[in-house]
Amino acid sequence: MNVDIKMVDLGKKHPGEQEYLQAVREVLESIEEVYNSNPQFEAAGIIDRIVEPDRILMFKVPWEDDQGIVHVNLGYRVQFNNAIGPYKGGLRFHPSVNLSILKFLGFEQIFKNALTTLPMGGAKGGSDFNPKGKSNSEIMRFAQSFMLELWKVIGPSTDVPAGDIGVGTREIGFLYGMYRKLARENTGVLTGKGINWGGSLIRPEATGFGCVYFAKEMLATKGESFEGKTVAVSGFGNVAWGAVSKINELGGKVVTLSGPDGYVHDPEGISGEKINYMLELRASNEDVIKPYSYDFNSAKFVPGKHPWEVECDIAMPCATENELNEEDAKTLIKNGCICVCEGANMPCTPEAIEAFQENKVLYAPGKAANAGGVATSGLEMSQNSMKLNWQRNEVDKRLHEIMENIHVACVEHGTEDDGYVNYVKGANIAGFMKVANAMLDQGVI
Ligand code: NDP
Ligand code: 2IT
Repeated sequence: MNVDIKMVDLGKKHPGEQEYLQAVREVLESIEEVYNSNPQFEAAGIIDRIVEPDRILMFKVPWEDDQGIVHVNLGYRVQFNNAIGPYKGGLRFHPSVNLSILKFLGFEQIFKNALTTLPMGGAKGGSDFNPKGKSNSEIMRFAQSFMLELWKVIGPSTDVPAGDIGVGTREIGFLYGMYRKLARENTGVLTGKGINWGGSLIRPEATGFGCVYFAKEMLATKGESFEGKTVAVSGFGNVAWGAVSKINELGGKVVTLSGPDGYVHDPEGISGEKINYMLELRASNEDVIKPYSYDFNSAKFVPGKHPWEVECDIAMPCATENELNEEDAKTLIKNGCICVCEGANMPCTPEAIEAFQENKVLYAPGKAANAGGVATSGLEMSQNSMKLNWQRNEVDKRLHEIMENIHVACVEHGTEDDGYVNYVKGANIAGFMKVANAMLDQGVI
């Protein structure tokens, strides 16, 4: 395999799908050497088969707003690869959603899910529906209409969706209610469910917690910890919330949060009631972080910018893709940042990643660092199958172990001659080998 030639071919087949092509190139570049030294992969056409989704379902989602006006959004489910388990991955409701974004997310999900060591294939779905400013009833009607199509292709052993941007417990509730009615079964086909109807303890916190557990392992390789460290976090959603809570618990000080309108810098630290305030702000359905600076005098709001210009020891991008570019990376490095751990999916651009790696900054890609969310979804599936619930500390312990094991896998496959751990290479090789070997065993299908 020659990565450049493959990428030219793929670019011709899928013109304009920038995020998808970005995610594929990163994986192919990391695995090129291993792939070419195992000719059985090429003989079985593994690359050509793994870069294309098994299938894509695309549908219209008509719904009526509170004024009786009819709207039509686009709905999608990209079922990418189920070689090691049922399709698994979140649903994103955000106006920016398109096929390229869902294909990049679904592709990354294959390797992320493989890293968790649980039996889950890769998928992603969602809609360009914008939940911001919508009433509860509008969100319910939209979710029900969305499920009216989606339910045909999902099932507890087929495809198990969950949340992502714009989809939390409330949306999962509306989706699950409709699925249950249509399928006439209560088998826990979605994860991220409410605790009284099949959900798992720790799932809401899991992505953020897992990301901090991963960063803790990375820091430990340098004899460092979160204690006394200043941390810049972006986003103020589910992932950011879990991360901020755990960073505080481990003695770190979080000084930023961000939204699409800009970022807040709170040098006194985001802890205690300020963490609960994040949840209120999210629940208010507004699109802004600015109100934080009205309610807490210690904070300053900086409009239209990302938080990476703030001095920090550790950066955790937890908002969205390509939110940290080369210039941001150089600023972070100049300011002495020693660790960048991705809570979001693909938040750093390829140029930013190169800058971190050249400067030997500890850098972990989302597919390793944020795998705690889907891993705990996997634990929710296990509990649903067994028809019992684990205690909070049981789930947290398993999550912690899974994150430690992912770190071990990255170190094993990503350590370079000078001892620097290339976590991108480590995560991609470990995830790829597992799925590629399963595909080899199962023949050309
Ligand atoms: P939420 O909807 O809870 O929060 C998303 C956050 O990012 C919000 O603060 C949102 O603000 C902000 N945001 C969205 N778009 C932009 C933008 N263009 N610029 C700046 N901020 C933006 O989603 P999650 O916390 O669940 O997801 C965050 C990231 O983590 C995503 O990349 C997601 O794919 C990833 N992830 C999520 C997992 C999960 O289990 N939920 C698991 C693994 C990864 P606003 O909504 O106001 O736009
Ligand atoms: O990107 C992700 O890993 C998620 N949004 C979580 C997916 C899941 O199935 O829990």
